[in-house]
Amino acid sequence: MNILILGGDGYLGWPTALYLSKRGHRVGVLDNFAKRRWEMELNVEPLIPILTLHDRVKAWHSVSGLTLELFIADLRNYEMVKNAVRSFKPEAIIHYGEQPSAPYSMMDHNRAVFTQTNNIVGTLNLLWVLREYAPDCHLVKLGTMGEYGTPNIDIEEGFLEIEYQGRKDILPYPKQPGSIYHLSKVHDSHNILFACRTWKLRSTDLNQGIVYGVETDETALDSRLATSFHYDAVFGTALNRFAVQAVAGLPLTVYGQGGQLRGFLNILDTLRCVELAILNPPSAGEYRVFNQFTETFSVLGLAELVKSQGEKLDLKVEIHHLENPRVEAERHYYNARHQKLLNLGLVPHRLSEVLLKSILRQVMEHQDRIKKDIILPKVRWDGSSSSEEQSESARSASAVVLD
Ligand code: USQ
Repeated sequence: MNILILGGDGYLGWPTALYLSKRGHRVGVLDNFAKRRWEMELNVEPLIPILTLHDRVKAWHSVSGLTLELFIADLRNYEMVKNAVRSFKPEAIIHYGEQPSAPYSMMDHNRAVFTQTNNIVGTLNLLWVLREYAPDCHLVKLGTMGEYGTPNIDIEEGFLEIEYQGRKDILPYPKQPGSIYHLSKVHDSHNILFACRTWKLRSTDLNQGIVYGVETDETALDSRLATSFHYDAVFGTALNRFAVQAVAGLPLTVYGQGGQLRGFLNILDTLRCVELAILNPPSAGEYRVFNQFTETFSVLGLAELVKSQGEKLDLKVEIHHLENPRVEAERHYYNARHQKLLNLGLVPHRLSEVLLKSILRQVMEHQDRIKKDIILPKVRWDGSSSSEEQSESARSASAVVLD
């Protein structure tokens, strides 16, 4: 199948490209290297050094003999998206090409507007290009479990059957996202649903939980194929950050009480889920939602798991409860369905002791690169921050204005 991966330079996009290329698909990777620019803005970098995308494509060819087609394009530029789709002729597009960080989107006005413009306009351009030039192409869009928020009822997979004043309907599940970034995904979902209903496009919205893991079977084949693993307070996510903190001898940063419950999945399962979605496409006009996670943990529960496994590797691990920089429920009901991918054949990699130890060991191999000063959170959801943080933020915000 011809598969175009948007955001092919990223943490998930790159391993997905290798995985699908190895399975015989013709794969294109498209990126505008925005993530590398945001890293420079904030002076953060991935744990493992990564080559340029051009060099990684060459390295993949030398390791596997397989070719990835490279497109440098910004999704906000309609002509660029159009040209990429018309020349590559994708049968499926996997869309990871968005600003993925909640803290980045909450940092200041510029980044809030940038996040929504970048994500929503990029996806809208893509939908329009599909409508004009590739209406049969299956759009596999990375959404997020965070679109739902933490309602006090069970979370369904995208839709909810409602009975109201004697009448029934199946309607999109209500959304109560917790950041400007998560909101951008909600807006995308609405646009995609509209495009499927009105233009008979076909799409799978993968409402993904928090991904963890350092490597995949393919990225582990050669150090030049590593993927970009973040642990800083803006781009790093909970478990990945805890693993790095444990290895660096820093206290694990649990925000608030740590009773926040979230769905998690291994990076290996992300690849399999995307593959399952592609191999089982929706029909024309169908918009479907899969909740893409395999296990639910509380943030504190995860920190305790990392502590106990870290201690088995002779690491000294402490857990600190930081004042929560976010506005979010710290104790709440959470029961989200995640059956549809299991029905298609997903066999989850659960967070076993063995798996957690291997993640810690992989981080240990690169521990000399850990920058300890990028770990503590500085972005607060309520807008309060020290004057030093504010001026630093204002300085770097100009990079976004000029973009
Ligand atoms: N948290 C801590 N300590 C930390 C980091 C996070 O306690 O050091 C807490 C947060 O307060 C939050 C939870 O852990 O309650 C998750 O935070 P996160 O930074 O791991 O993940 P989040 O901001 O929700 O976003 C990440 C990805 C995003 C994806 C989302 C899936 O960055 O792209 O959409 O996970 S989900 O969370 O299911 O919406």
